[in-house]
Amino acid sequence: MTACVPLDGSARVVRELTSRGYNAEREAVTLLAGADDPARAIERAVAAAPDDALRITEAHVRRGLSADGGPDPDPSGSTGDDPTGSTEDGGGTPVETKGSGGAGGGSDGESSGGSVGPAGGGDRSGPSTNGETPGGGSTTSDPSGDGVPTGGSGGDRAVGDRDPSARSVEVSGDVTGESTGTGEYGDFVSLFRDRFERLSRKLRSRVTPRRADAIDDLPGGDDAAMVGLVDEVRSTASGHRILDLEDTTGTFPCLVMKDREFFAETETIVEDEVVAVEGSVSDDGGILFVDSLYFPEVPRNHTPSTADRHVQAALVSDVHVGSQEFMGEAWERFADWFHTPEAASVEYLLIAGDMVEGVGVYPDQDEELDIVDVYEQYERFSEHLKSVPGDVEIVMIPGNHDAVRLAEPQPGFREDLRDIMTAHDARIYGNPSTVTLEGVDFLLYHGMSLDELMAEFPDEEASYEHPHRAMYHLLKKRHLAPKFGGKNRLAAEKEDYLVIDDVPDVFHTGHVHKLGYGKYRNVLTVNSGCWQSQTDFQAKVGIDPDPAVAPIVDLDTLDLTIRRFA
Ligand code: D5M
Ligand code: FE
Ligand code: ZN
Repeated sequence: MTACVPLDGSARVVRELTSRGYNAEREAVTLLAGADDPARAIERAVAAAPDDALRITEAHVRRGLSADGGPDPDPSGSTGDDPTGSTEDGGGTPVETKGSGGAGGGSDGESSGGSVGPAGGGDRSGPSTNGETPGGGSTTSDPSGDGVPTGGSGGDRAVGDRDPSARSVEVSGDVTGESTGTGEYGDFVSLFRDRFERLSRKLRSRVTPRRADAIDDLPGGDDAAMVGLVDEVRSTASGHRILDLEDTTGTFPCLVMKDREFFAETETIVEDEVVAVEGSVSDDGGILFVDSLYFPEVPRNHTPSTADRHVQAALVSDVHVGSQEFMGEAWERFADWFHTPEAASVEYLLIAGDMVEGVGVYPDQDEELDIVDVYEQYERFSEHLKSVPGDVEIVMIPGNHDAVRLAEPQPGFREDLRDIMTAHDARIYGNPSTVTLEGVDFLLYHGMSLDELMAEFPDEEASYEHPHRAMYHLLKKRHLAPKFGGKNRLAAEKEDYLVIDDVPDVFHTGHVHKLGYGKYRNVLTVNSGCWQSQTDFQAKVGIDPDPAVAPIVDLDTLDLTIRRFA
């Protein structure tokens, strides 16, 4: 799919402005590309912008054009190679290009065709059986096989119709500026108490639990229910499984017999998640035989919210600027695509972490660095952001390669890094954060906990080939990084920012560099690939990344289109 996106006049205008350090509003670009003499129009617009402007606006262009006919602006700013050459872009043809009509019609040719009805599942119990029905339409480029409606709504808007006034962006659950953790033992106690409180509340509507100490006092044979944090999961010699459940009064062992139909669900239980059980206490009172097992879960009848207008968001992650494997040209094709009619409705760009490659993140990483200074990496990243039209709303959170603390929740970038990235005035939040775009809740999480689920769970439940299935488990557990210790580093905050309090409409992660999507009980779940080709480490461990793809979500329908820029 090389060079599939036409580099039209708009793209050349953007290039020229970018090379001069400007970002530009889409309206401005449209006007400039459609000018009789785009090169001259650019000179005028730049001259009309204030000296400290970072962005060329429509007003600058209009002012510049209306000033035309006057003396030439200072030509010294010109690069001399006139990338806006009017012979190539049709000169004064007004740019009033309609959308391509979507799937198949698009020059990328890779979006799956046609809308295909609601995704399967939605009413079954667990991630393994949920949402896996292949879509009824074209699934030729559906790597997940999970039947997410692939919309391909190419948009019915004209270039220049991005409408900032119709937008709304709100954030919640962001630790940035709220971090109180000191790393002391007491903080971990409050962290886990908060996790238990909030998750057990979700389970208490389903069972009427007793406290561990009360169950301990029961005579044998009584029925009982308990809500607890999983202290340990162990297998018995005869192949049954024991969950030691802990609440604020103590710990009680709960046994799931291997012939139970829900036994398989115990294979994906991890330490420190919160579950509920119902059953009967053994005759000697020492153990609870489990008859039913409950997870905090997404309600079966969850109905996602949608936006009131046709508008789209591009979901990406793992840009890894500074790595020798960063695919800069593919990123620029992606950025250029925003200027095409196909992308006229794409008003939001969400980036779920790993903006840069960072320094010293993994052993021997320096051998694959293209830029060795982390600040320079952010400077280069900022340059690449500038290629995205200025009127696209960008939201980003950090990942494990970024220059913020590694322990989750990760706060948004510090001032010094924000200062480097001002060109596009992106919104910078913590990892995780819930970002509400026109009423649609996007849960953004980089995805560090996914590696562990993939390592520990059976392949059909979580694997690099199906990263979204691991995400289903996080939704089911209503926690983004349930297991404490191991590979997950959690910061000792007074509250647990990784609890999924409210069910999101869209759950977006990255980190594992694989594209995957599906619906879990109507929650659109997307892991968004990367912009870095395979690294030596990934080759060694057999991770075959999905670089240069951008899943595009329709906010009015939650349909998904996959665009490829490799
Ligand atoms: O990691 C991208 C993916 O590759 C993610 O699944 C972790 C894994 N990865 C990459 N490099 C390493 C090393 N050196 N050790 C362990 N796991 C690794 P990302 O962190 O986004 O680069
Ligand atoms: Fe990454
Ligand atoms: Zn990562």
